[in-house]
Amino acid sequence: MKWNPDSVLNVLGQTSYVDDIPEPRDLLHAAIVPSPSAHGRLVRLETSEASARFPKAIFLSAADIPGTNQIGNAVPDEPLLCDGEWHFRGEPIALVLAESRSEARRAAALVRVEAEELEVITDPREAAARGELILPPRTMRSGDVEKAFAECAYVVEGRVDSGGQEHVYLETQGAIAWPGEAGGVRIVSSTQWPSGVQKAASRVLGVPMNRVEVETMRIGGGFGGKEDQATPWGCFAALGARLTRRPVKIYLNRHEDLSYTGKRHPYSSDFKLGLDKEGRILAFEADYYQSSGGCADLSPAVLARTLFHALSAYYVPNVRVTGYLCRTNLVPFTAFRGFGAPQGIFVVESAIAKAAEATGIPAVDLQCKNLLSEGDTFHYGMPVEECRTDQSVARVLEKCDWNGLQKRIASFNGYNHLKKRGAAMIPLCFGISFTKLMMNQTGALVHVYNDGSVTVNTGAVEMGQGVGRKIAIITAKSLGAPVDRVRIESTRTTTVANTFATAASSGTDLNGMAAQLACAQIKERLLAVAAEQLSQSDAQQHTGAKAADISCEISNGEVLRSGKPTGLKWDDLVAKAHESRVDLSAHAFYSTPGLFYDDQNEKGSPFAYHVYGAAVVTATADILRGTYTIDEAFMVHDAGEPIDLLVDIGQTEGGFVQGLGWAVLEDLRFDREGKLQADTLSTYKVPDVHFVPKMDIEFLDNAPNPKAVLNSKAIGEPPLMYAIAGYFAVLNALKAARPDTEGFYDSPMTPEKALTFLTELNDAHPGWPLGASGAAGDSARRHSGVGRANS
Ligand code: MTE
Ligand code: LUZ
Ligand code: MOS
Repeated sequence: MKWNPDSVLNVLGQTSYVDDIPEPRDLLHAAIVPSPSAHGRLVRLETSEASARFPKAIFLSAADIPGTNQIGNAVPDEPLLCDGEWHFRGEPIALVLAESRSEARRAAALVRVEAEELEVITDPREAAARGELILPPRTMRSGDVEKAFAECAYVVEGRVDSGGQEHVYLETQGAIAWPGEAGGVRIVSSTQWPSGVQKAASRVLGVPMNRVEVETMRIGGGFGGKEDQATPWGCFAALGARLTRRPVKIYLNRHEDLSYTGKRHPYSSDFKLGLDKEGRILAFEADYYQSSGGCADLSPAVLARTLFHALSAYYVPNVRVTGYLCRTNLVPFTAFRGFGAPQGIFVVESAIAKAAEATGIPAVDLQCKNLLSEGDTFHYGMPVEECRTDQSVARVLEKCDWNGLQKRIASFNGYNHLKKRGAAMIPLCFGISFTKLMMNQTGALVHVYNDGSVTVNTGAVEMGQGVGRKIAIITAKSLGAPVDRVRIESTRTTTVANTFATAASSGTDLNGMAAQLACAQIKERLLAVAAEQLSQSDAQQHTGAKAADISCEISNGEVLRSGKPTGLKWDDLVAKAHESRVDLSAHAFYSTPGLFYDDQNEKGSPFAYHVYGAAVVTATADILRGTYTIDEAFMVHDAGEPIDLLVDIGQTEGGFVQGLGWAVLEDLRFDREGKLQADTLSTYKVPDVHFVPKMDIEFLDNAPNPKAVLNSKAIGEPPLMYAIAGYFAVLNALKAARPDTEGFYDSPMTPEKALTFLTELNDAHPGWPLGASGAAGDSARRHSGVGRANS
């Protein structure tokens, strides 16, 4: 069997997650008392009933926090426990510790929160209108939009809405903390960012960071949901452990996780797009109303990525895009695969779809006419380099036989009245690097043990994305050791310090590079030992080369000289080095070179490079029911030179399917009181295997990327964007039933919305669906509004 560190153990059930850690004898379990409404002011906590029923339970509130009651990152607006006003339903008000999980939950449920209710805003546009912004609006511009619009042959305007998305990581949020000496703690946390948990816990406990150790072996999925939002749970466990001097565990059940934790940001946006007679886009303007939720969390960074990706893979000379961080009384929306880019890309793709309606030029022609190419400049001032979008688009259109496909669809739609098919293409250009400069750094610590086995410590957290396997391969290649001698160590703040989250698809780029740099140091020392060994055996054979003159190489577990095996094996070389008192450990640090950004002028080079590609998706809609299937997906993707091909294919498939969930299926709705409507997995629908279309994935050949380790490219997030074509494929199928009707841009494309689109026409045309064409419906009616009541 092919060696693979985590997947085999995962399949055998031998990997361990937070809830698999054997529970210490004196463990206490924690549960939170959630805020009972979306916006209120705490008047009093009444624990007498809970205490009477559970006399051994311990109740902790903000006043019990020994350090600072603040875990906000970008903006200090996130107390660990509410100390006055709360801003969303499910915000932690108090912490309850008890002997069992069920006792902790039942005791928490008996705590009465006396409150003054405050007004609830769930609609980002309403928040913006009232000036409820977390930070001032942010605008990026290039060229002169006013002037350009005046010169356009066509100008289209419209509104685009996109819903949120729940992460549905298999492992819910959780942590265990053990009390340490001198007020310190050790925390095992299901987090993408151990150093973030460490820093927040040290602040909350009022101890220096060197008293807090955080360890993460692996996590059962994160998808961005544990970039920032694993932190409070780690802090709760730490706080409980510190105050009781007993180990404390907190582990959310699915319903709690769905109800209390952040998700993908819902957006509501307005666009204006101008084109010349030939369909070249001259100007684009947009305003993005991001529903940021009850506190800032990562919202400013997410909004930044929306603005950077506002033009997706298109070149537009005149641009003005503005984003608003709208404070809504909903869970704090957070990182989610794509990180604001999908929301922005959906807007520009909607604008192009609308322009296609207005100009009569097919959308795919408009798309092809306006693709980015080498030598263009992004609206944020960065030059477009190694552009592979045009090449990917050409290849995907060829691959799916676009013209033939259009004919087959037209013919199918011609003789089918109850089913219609549609297809859509989407290009991709996604920037790689954290948009916050400081976050692009990490470290690695590599130990070669004297038996030849190797461990690698980095800041990377394995969440199923295969970063561990990639780093193991990089390490093996760099050292020349056999890959099965390499083990990836758990991510720990005591071995690699001051790291950032494994996120922004850059886990391997950053940590793999740091590991490679550490290995290079050890390799150099080993090569010196090898040369010494070889010169000694030369001396025995009286051929006499000096060690300094011998150039050798270590590859795949053996020392080579002039490319030929020498018989000196990895394990023996390492043993010799140890005998000769050579340091077999090394630390290295990596920070992405060449990044800069001028916040004032919104210009710079915020990304190390871009990932390119293109996809075509086809769908069939049932015109009577509004239901549909996604049939096929063709993806041509720029994966650089994959470090592990299977991992990259898996990431491409997984990202695409997760994106489809967002674009057409998952309906994250809040009612007017800010309560999540589908708050269980029996009511919140995610894609299953039957939903997944046939996927045909092709990686570009000969596409090395000198900007990342071993010429690879980041893969985790970009393919998610392809799923946006799924929305348009369904829309095009629906429009085949009503060709004269304006499209609507309100994801997810649920069967309810599809049916509304179709039945509005039905009212106007009693003979439908067998009758002839219809008139335009009132598309405004279909806009339920983001985060607003849909009832
Ligand atoms: N794949 C799996 N199986 N599980 C995950 O949680 N997270 C995604 C992506 N792929 C995720 C995943 C997200 S949001 C990111 S940013 C990247 O993986 C993070 O890992 P990387 O930087 O190593 O690609
Ligand atoms: N997280 C983050 C991210 O903090 N900054 C980013 O730019 C980013 N991009 C994608 C995903 N997560
Ligand atoms: Mo991914 S949203 O960067 O964790």
